[in-house]
Amino acid sequence: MLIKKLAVLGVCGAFLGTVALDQVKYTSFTASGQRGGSENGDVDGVGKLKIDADGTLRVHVSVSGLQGSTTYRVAVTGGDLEIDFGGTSGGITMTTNNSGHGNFNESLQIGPTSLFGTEVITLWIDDNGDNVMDDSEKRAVSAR
Ligand SMILES: [Ca+2]
Repeated sequence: MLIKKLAVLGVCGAFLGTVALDQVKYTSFTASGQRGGSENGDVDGVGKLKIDADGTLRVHVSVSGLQGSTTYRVAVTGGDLEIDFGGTSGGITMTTNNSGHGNFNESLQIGPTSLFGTEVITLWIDDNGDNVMDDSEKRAVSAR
């Protein structure tokens, strides 16, 4: 009987691991990358990802403790997503104010997809200009 219960729990656990979410909230941001610690070691903020029924991804970020008057690219990766808003049409980016606070509110039609809670929002700067986000170019990443 015990084995049977464990088997049932295992199935439930596997199912929960793949449940699609309609939104994911982030309660903090932490410094990341080669320069994140020295440039914005006290970074913090909140974020939210939301997927609408029509396949529109909505991204909200409010972060402080970044470099002032600096333009960051916003990437959402993990789960089924691999999106860099700075690399999309029009190059959508986030520029901080003089105090190092930045807000990012954008939506992107990406078609049917799901959120799983494993997605990460990354703020980065394309230091070498190759349009590719290297780990060293990250400045801050979201945490739940
Ligand atoms: Ca690069």
